[in-house]
Amino acid sequence: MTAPHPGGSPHLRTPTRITVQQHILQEQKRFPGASGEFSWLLSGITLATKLIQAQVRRAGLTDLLGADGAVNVQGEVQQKLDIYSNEVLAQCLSVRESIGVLASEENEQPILVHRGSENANYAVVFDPLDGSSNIDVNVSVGTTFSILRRPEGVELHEPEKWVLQPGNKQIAAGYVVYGSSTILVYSVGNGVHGFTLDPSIGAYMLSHPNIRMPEQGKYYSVNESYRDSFPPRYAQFIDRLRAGTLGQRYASRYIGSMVADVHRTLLKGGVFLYPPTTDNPQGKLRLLYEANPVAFLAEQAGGMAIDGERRVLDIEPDSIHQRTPLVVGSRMELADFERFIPSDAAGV
Ligand code: P6P
Repeated sequence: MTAPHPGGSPHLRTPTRITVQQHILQEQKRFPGASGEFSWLLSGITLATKLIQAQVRRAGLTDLLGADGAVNVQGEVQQKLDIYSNEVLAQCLSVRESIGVLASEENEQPILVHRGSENANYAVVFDPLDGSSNIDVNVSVGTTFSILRRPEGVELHEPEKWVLQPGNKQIAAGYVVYGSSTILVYSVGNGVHGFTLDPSIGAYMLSHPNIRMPEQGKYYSVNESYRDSFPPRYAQFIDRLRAGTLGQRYASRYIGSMVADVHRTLLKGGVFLYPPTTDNPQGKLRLLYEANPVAFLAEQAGGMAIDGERRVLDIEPDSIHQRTPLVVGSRMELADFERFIPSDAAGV
């Protein structure tokens, strides 16, 4: 309980009354020549996530719970809300003339929108509903997105080339957590900022300006049931955290919904890991629309993100749905992990 405010009432966070639209307009001044197309693009994401959250909040009351029975390109049973979320994002984004290509976890191939209008300068890559298998048990889920500029010299009819770029080419990235509240977190390369959806007015309001990841946290986050199949140095790292080698004991937190685990790590520090496993030798998480946006935000907030060996943002992608191991979090924990990367590390 915070100390009573001198005026007698508990000291409450003074509302900033800054909407995400106002914030985006301010931020886009960093992009000479953006001429509002960038803020118009991001408004497509904020609109889509408001529509998604409205369904996530009432999934138990409609028939949107449960599996659709179809299997997506990942070979995963599609949840009905997955399909709805994917359609809503595609609809809201494809009416933005500045967008030429969309790529989604739910679609095998990228989508060329506007039949490639000359004004199209951006590609948006997204996972419409990460963690969707948790929907039926009311665990937080999320949307992740990454925004890339059309590479120089790439033709309109080469959609894959628009999105197969390393994460260090992202011009913006973010996620929305549909949790106890709905929070949008994004960066355009000028720090990380969080906005909480105020359902009474339907607006995302600035609630977490300039998020900084603590130098060290107290949580590690990994699915320890796979421990025996991790490369040894991952298990050794976890043992060091548990043994207090970094000067403190750690608690374990694992929600099993990446966006929720990453959001906690961004705010509280510590480390989230999805290592290589026997079932997923390249890890389970997807590079383009999960690891890259997360890595962009982590670095913007003062943290780090590696694939077990190198900076995630430097990975040159070969395919849209390629996986990568991920170790993301505070500088102190990541520095300790990096101490044990073999100098000639062939694998990760
Ligand atoms: P596991 C959800 O299905 C997801 O893609 C991520 O959101 C989450 O971090 C991970 O898988 C959980 O995977 O193997 O621990 O159940």
